[in-house]
Amino acid sequence: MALLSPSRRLRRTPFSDGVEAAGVKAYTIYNHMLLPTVFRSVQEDYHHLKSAVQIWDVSCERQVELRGPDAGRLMQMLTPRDLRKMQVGQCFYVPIVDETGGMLNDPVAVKVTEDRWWISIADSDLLYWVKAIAHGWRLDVLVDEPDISPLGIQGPKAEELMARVFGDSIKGVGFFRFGWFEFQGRDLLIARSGYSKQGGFEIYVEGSDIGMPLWNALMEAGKDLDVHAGCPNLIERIEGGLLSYGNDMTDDNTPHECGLGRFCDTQTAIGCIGRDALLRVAKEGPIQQVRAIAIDGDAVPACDRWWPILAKGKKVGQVTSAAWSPDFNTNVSIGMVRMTHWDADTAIQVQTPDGLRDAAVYEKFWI
Ligand code: THG
Repeated sequence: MALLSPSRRLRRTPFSDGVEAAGVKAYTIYNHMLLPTVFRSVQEDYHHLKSAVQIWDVSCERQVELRGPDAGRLMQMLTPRDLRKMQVGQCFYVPIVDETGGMLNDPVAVKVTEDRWWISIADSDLLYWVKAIAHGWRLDVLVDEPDISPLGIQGPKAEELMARVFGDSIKGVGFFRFGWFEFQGRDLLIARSGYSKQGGFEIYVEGSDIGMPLWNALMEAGKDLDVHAGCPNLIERIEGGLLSYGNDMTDDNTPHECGLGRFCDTQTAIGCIGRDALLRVAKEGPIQQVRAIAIDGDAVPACDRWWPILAKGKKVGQVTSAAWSPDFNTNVSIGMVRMTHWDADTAIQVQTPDGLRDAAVYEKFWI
């Protein structure tokens, strides 16, 4: 593919100078913002992520901020996950659905205070949907995109690096919980979360001006830990079954089709806009669902369109993400598979750009 032309619509981030100095080799665009995809190579980045610690510029995980007395009510209108027991200090992975039960986004919701929430969004313009609901229902809440840029610290040595910069108390932060930690006189919200299965943290960097000082401090403190700039890794996230909105699901899919039924409490999520539609589909059950699929043969090419899944020549689904996995010595992939073929060990075929491949549905993801 040819190069992307830089322009102000393709927003830079507070860490872009550091990303460039670290030798970024490729970007994608996510929420109209630069998101690095390769530093050394996807495979080298993968091995390093699993053995050391990486600093990820995930500024593109923009925040939709809800502020005001109706913030909690508005948040519950957006998702079928029951938020009544959610405490300040917690993060929840929440499907966001429209009035038909279709997925609009799959963000992390952060309950900052009782009347202040951050919705850390995947790649869709959720801000407009949220603003329209707040306005249409005359809710007492402000909705906007603040100057907050998440920085991911991911990998087995992430905790050691974070303790060096923020102190040992960072070790007390539980999974999908957050605390406040000081850096250069500013309080930063830091959660134990992130888009990998290797463990780590996300620093919600408020104020672009401290972006590079923080980036540099982490790089300096982690020299002997082999710290390196990194980014969400295609191979590792498929092994881990982490879904990518726009790739693995769209607004044509319900959360149940996406395998996100465990994050839905549709019966008790009173106020959720898609609730009636989801109660209907949940009763019937989905007729297609996300699955882990292993594709035989050599490394597959980049998956930049859906690849048909065939059984006896008939289409029974599509592969939505795929990559060669060095650790599992097979092509790992994510696909949407019809009910008739979604059981573990079902033999299927995948129409890849370089030919038909044998493949098999797996019982679960690899990591
Ligand atoms: N972190 C933050 N914002 C984000 C992402 C993130 N916004 C965009 C994108 N990633 C949203 N999508 C996801 C997908 C998966 C997870 C988080 C965000 C995730 N899932 C875990 C899992 O499925 O194993 C844990 C879910 C849970 O147990 O609650 O972490 O990464 N800030």
